[in-house]
Parts: sequence; C-alpha cells; structure tokens
Amino acid sequence: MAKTPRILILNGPNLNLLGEREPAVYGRDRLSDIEKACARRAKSLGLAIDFRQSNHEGELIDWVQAARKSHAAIVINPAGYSHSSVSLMDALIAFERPVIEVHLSNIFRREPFRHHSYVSRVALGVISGLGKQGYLAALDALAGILKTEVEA
Ligand code: CA2
Repeated sequence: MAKTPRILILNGPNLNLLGEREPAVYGRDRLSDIEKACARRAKSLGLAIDFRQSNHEGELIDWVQAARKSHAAIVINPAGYSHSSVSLMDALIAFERPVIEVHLSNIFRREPFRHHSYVSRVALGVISGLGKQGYLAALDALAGILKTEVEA
C-alpha cells in the first residue's frame, strides 16, 4: 500500500491571535478551528498533516529545512514574513517540492505594502482572501497534484 503523503502546514507570526482580535479582517475562526478543519479534510483526501505556528522566523526556516526529509508539500501562511523575509523564501526554494501560499485576507485589497510577497515568487500557487476555506482548497489541490506526481 502507498505511504500517506505528509503535508506541513505552517503559520507565521501573530496568527496565534486569530479569533481574538480583528475579526472584521481575519474572521472569527481560531487557529485551532482551522487546524481541526484541515485535519478532517486531509483525512478525507488520504493525506496526513502537521500543523504548526511560530512567531519566530528562524523556527519557521528550521521547520522548512527539516521538511525536506519528511514532507511531500508545504502549505504556508507566512503572515508578515510574506512581505519581508528573503530567508524564508530561500528555505522554500531549497525545499524543492510543492509549496502553496495561503492568506486569510485578500492582501490585494489591503495596504500596498501587503501586495508584494517574497513567498509568492517560489509558491506553486497562492490563495488569498478565502479565510479558512483557503487552507482547505490548498489541501484539495495538493491531493490532485501529488496523485499526478505518483502516476507520472
Ligand atoms: O491574510 C493573511 O492571512 C495574512 O497573512 C495575515 C498577516 C498579515 O501580515 C498578512 O499581510 C496577511 C497578519 C497575521 C496577524 O494575525 C492576527 C490575527 C488576529 C489579530 C491580530 C493579528
């Protein structure tokens, strides 16, 4: 039987505050609600997930580097690091497997400094503005993409 592909889902700084503040921008779901929904969807798609959040750039980079040995793909909401971190982008380049970038809000409807993301340069795809559904859409897409890779 084929091994269940593991997907690393990473969340950047301040996303631990979800549901507590700024509901008009980020919605009412807590990060734990998003994690539960991802776990349910992943199971139905035949995927396994590791769902993590960090407020520290280096910790996110360490996780991306380690994932080269353990994970088939990454879903990442880099939060503020989207707009600032060349180092996170470099780590994602070295991952050399599919990366999908997710944003809860539509960054293009917001301040100009949010319109540019370093991570978008290296992501296979970007989903922005769909809230929790964006994470689920990323898992749906990866199920198809990874299946295609196995069949290829
Ligand atoms: O829309 C997104 O998902 C963002 O990645 C969220 C980041 C922001 O810097 C990006 O431009 C877009 C901010 C995450 C902060 O989350 C909070 C949640 C609740 C209260 C305060 C911050």
